[in-house]
Amino acid sequence: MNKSCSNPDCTVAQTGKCLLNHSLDACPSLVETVSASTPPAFGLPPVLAAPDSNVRLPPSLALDRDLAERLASKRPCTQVGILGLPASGKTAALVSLYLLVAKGLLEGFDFRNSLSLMALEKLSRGARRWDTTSLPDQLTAHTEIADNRTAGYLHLRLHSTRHGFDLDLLLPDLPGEWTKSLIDTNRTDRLAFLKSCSAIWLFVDGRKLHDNATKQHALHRCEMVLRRLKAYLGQIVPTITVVATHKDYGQLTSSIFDPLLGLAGELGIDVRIHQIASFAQEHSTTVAGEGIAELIDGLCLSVGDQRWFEAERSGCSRSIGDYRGGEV
Ligand SMILES: Nc1nc2c(ncn2[C@@H]2O[C@H](COP(=O)(O)OP(=O)(O)OP(=O)(O)O)[C@@H](O)[C@H]2O)c(=O)[nH]1
Ligand SMILES: [Mg+2]
Repeated sequence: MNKSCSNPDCTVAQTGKCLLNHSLDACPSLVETVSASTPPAFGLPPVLAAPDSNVRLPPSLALDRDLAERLASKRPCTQVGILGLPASGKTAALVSLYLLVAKGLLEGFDFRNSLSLMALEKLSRGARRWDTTSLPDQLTAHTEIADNRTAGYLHLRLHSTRHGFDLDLLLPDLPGEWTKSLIDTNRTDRLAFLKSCSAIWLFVDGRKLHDNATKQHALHRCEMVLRRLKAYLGQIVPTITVVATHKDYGQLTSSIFDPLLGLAGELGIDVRIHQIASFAQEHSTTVAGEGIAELIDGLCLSVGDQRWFEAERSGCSRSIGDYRGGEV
């Protein structure tokens, strides 16, 4: 218990001396208050007891599976499966998206919230140091994750001004090795999360499609991913967007992608092509971030198709209906 005085002018709490020179035990105005770690101000008891432990802010690092599941159980979330070989531009696209959002330049979207701000900040540190006079060779580092079996999620809540609703994005920044081992050895054990994705982005370095020496190989690797996904996901393959990066090195003619679209037709899956420039090299007619807003807008089409996280466990394809009318 602490002692304080009901006389508002008394400073006994600060000085330990009674204003009217009473001994502390004999003062008629002295009251005992519930103990609190902070001393009562101006002789009055504190309104609230101090919290037991230090206040902690939410961690704001990449969300682990449990946190992502908890979020998805409260609000409809759009989880995107992000695949692509090493150095295809996956992380760069996430960085570009974050920087556009941070500057209020993502056309058609307003920032609402992020539960993984620290992780996004950390990813984009290299790009922030870019002095804009010339593009350095590397703006993002090769992705390595602590646990090589589970993905961490970046979270962004964006408001679509065109559609009038919020989009909760869960975006895993995966290392390219996961896609490489899917192609080479059909390793799928750590890709179970794809079963609860509303969309898949398959990244390919656009420069490889420009160059005749590498074009066929790059297309063949993409075709392999499509085949593997169809075999693994069966009837529940979501729309796959093939994202060709490095548009700042030149726009690709759409006929380059005909073999991929032909294969998609054979496999009975929905494949779209999209070109982006996450960054822009000097003298390019393309601006940094070109195509990113459209990539996100493409996700708005599938908002009625968010899948429950449980889908991957039960193996079923249960979908969340479109219930954007009310906040969850
Ligand atoms: N100019 C330009 N550079 C890009 C573009 N996309 C990616 N880059 C650069 O290409 C390099 C590889 O990009 P990342 O995003 O790190 O590749 P990643 O797919 O995440 O690679 P892993 O993490 O190894 O799987 C980085 O140096 C990027 O800065 C783009 O559209 N234009
Ligand atoms: Mg990466």
